[in-house]
Amino acid sequence: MEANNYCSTGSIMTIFIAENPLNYHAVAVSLPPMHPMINIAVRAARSAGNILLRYYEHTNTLTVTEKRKNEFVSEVDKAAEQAIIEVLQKSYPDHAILGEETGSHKGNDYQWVIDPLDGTTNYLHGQPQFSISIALKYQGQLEHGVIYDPLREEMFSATRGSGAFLNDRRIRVTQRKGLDGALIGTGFPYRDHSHLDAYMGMFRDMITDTAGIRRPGSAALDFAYVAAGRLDGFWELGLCEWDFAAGALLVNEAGGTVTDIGGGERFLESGNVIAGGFKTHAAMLQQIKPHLTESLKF
Ligand code: 2AM
Ligand code: CA
Repeated sequence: MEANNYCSTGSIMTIFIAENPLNYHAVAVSLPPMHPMINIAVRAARSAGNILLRYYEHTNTLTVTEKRKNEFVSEVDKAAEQAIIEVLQKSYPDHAILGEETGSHKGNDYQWVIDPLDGTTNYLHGQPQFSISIALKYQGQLEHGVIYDPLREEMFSATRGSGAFLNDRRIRVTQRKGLDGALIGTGFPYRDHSHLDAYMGMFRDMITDTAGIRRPGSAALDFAYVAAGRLDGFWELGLCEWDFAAGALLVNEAGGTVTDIGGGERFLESGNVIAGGFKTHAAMLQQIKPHLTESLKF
């Protein structure tokens, strides 16, 4: 499968190479002390959240530009990313950063992966479904992740090996046994329509065999909702690393499974992803399999 070429940052094109970013055996511990790096990520997410809330009632006054077809950015996205970077760099000046809006900042083996406003389209239309996503990788492996919904004051967080949390409460994926009765999240292709026919086939089969499909519009929050058991599963094609790096860790730490659309491990690279509880994920994989084209197979 080709690597996802659509994820350009605000500045430069970036290709992601990540071999199995979730390769570990999770040991669940309830309410471990917060790792200092998570505390900093939480602080950064709150700082960005304040900016998003400040402008949320006045989005009609924002200058919106189209980065590429159907991909919008405003000065709020940029200000929020700047606020996050300022907080992170104050504590960790040597860490590398990959931000949706400012691109790649070189550094040591730690890399922060930032989406300052996931769900920009919702935000600009005044729809209350958007979030901030911040992940930290060490040598390519996901270590920490936070996803913050500032409107609901919901802070989702996870540290590798320490479980997933919503505010200070432990969260878990659902134990559903398959697609029967399942509520599944997805994202529609909005920019690259080359896989539209394959996607529509998946969508049709998913509608037929589940209790319902949701398309809320912030992939980061969709992953957080899978982790919290609000969705049984999720799939989307063509995501960018910053949309779901934190979300993938959250789902894993909540006891779930995240793979590429073909079942492989290089989902951060392809951007084509399935996430869910173990059995729901397995059922989704089977449901999607007949619709995989050569270019979707890894
Ligand atoms: P963004 O707001 O950070 O760009 C959902 O399909 C994902 O795709 C979201 O996480 C969203 O992230 C991204 N996206 C970008 N442009 C979109 C659009 N026009 N419609 C829907 N999602 C979009
Ligand atoms: Ca995003």
